[in-house]
Amino acid sequence: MAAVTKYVSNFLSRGGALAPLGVVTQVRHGGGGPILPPHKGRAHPADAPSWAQTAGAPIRQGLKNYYIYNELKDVAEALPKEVPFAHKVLIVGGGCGGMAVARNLARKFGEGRIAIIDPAEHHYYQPAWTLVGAGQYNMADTRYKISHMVPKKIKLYKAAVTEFVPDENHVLTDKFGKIKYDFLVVATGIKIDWDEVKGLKEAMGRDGVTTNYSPNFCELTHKMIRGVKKGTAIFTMPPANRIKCPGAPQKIMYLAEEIWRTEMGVRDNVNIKFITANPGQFAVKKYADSLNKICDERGLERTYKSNLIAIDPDKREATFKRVGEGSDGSTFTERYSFIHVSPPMSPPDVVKKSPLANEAGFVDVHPTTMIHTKYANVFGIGDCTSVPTSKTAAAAAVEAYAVCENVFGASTAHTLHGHYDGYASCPLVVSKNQCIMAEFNAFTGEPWETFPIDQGKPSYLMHFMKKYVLPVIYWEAMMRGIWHGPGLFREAFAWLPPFLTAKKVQWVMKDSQERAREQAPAAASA
Ligand code: FAD
Ligand code: UQ1
Repeated sequence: MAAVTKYVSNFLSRGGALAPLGVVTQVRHGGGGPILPPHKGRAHPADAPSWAQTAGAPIRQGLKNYYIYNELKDVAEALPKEVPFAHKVLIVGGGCGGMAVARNLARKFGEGRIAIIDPAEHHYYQPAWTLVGAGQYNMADTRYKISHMVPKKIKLYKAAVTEFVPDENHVLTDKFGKIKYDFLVVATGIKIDWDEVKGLKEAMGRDGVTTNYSPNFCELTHKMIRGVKKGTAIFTMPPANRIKCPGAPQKIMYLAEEIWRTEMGVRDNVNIKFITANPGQFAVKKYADSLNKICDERGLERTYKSNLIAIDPDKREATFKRVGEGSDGSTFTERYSFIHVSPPMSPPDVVKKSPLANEAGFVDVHPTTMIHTKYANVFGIGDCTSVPTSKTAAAAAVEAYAVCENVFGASTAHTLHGHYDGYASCPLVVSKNQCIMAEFNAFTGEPWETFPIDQGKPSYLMHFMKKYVLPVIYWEAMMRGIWHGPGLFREAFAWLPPFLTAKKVQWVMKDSQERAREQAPAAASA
């Protein structure tokens, strides 16, 4: 009897006898794979307005009701009995973006519908690693067990995804085999490509070579800074699109310089160099100007369009290649007594080799809806995606809003309300009690600030935010799925007493006028 039931159910689940009558019997999880490739025949993000058109639009108005997922309604209905692991929403990666999405969706969908896959023991609050490297924060306070962050209503698989099979709505894992889903959210972050810099892997952690980009070396950074007495200290940075938190490579330079100057009294003996593959100090002019001013005041040398390609720890030499527009591709070598390396990064290989990746290996998503450009039931969030933003937790917080709204909207009301607006932020700590709170629209390159002060200036209040307030926002709000960036505060502050609002408007106007003058010098002088 059981065999007959199984046969009938298999027959029906493959579209079988009722299909010609127009009766929807397909479920995606038939043993032989889906009849209908998951992305076929549906409205698709490609039909949506381009991200440039919607960038900066208020979140809730972005792509509201833009297109309708009729078929997702049908395919999302039933989960097959024969598949041991199947979930409404499967989230790959329990880091910053993945956890924020999981906790939010678990509240929306309820018990047992959401699952996270992550092989890691710990979740890290990476934004504090810069402070750890400067001795201002405890490493232990940046980590928390993933299993303790996941409430019972979310299923946690402690495993790594080894293959994405989006045409069949499943992933393969190293410990649990096949896991199926209705919706997939890819949140694997990016990993360090140690091998791209010759000799780096062997050099790490010895003879003055360190990085804040790995939890294994942040505490060592502080120890090594304290060990510097004289010589040259180098701080490197790869191309901005190969790194997360593009401010971090220089934040540690300002903090180290302060330690050498004010605490150790060795500043006069240390030559400090920031050597970056990028053409300037920061992508947003307003903050680049402030940072350049600080560098000039504090005697910090800058070399642009120069990418670290090799390290020789025995000779304490670093080799750089001239890159970018107008460069001749030549190399030069610098001796160091201390070097803070910000290594190049990219998505894990499992993402790069999957059908989800674009040419550069990032999960290819529509930059405002966060929906995959080919697979309509696949979403991406955070550092691993192709979204042209600054890879930060701040951006991921707003992206999480778009992902959660759109996953839930697609599976229930079949509408897409969620919209990532390009917001990104980078708290540029420039001393142990001062910070420039850079906030901007990464799509347009314009400042997009929250507070009623000139955020281009170093401020005590913003350092307090960075060190004491943002960690609480992260652990208590973002990791519970209820922080989607400071947009509401930005709007609330606009209602402050008119003189404050007017002051802010003045600062913003000044910035954009300066930019306009630079872009059209002839017109401005006419
Ligand atoms: P992650 O948080 O890195 O999480 C990725 C998760 O995916 C990990 O748990 C990993 O184990 C898991 N994973 C990987 N491969 C697999 C697999 N095959 N299967 C299953 N799971 C997998 N941002 C700010 O907003 N402000 C700051 O001041 C700031 N400062 C920073 C300073 C430093 C030194 C660093 C390193 C980062 C900083 N950031 C900052 C950036 C911020 O931490 C990242 O942008 C954010 O963590 C990205 O989140 P994510 O979810 O994309 O990736
Ligand atoms: C932010 O939202 C965020 O995620 C929680 C960060 O990571 C810790 C940040 O560093 C920043 C700056 C923001 C933006 C929030 C404010 C209040 C400016």
